[in-house]
Formats: sequence, structure tokens, C-alpha cells
Amino acid sequence: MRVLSALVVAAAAALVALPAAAASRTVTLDVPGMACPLCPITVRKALEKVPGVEKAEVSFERKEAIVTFDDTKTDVGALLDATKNAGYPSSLKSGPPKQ
Ligand SMILES: [Cu+2]
Repeated sequence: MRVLSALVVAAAAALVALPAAAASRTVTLDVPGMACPLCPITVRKALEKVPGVEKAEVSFERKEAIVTFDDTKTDVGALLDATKNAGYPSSLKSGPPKQ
């Protein structure tokens, strides 16, 4: 049974290592509700809290958020929920179409 558990451990380690090779995806979200230069900080923090988000850049001037994420860990819906829950409803502006 020792050999078997070693195999299980190896398989689990391979699964953990796998997401590193996943494709990241970048989308732009329209965030029209940002009213002052501090709003983007709240939006960015909310997006960065979503597991799988690698980078979030939020522009107050352009009222948009550019988010790079691992699409095996999260999706656009989760990003939209995150900004909405932070008080800033958003919509998908550009990026590859939803699957
Ligand atoms: Cu503000």
C-alpha cells in the first residue's frame, strides 16, 4: 500500500502543478459607476480577491477595468459579480466571446 499512496501523492502534486500551464485571458470591463479617483482602488481590490485573477488595472478616466485571469480558475461572470458586490456593476466590453 506504500507504493499506492506514493502514487496518489504524485498524482495530487501533478494536479496542483497543472494550473501553472493554463491559458490566461484578458478582458475589459465597463465600470460606469466609478464616481471619484478612489473608486478604482475598490474595484481593483475586489477583482484581485477573485481566485484566478492575475492582474487587474482599473482606469477612472476610461471607466474600465482590464483584467487578466486564469480561465481554468475563474470566468467573466465571477469578475462581474465581484465588481457588483463591491458596489460597481460592470459589463463585458471586449475580449474573446463567452463560451
Ligand atoms: Cu469614489
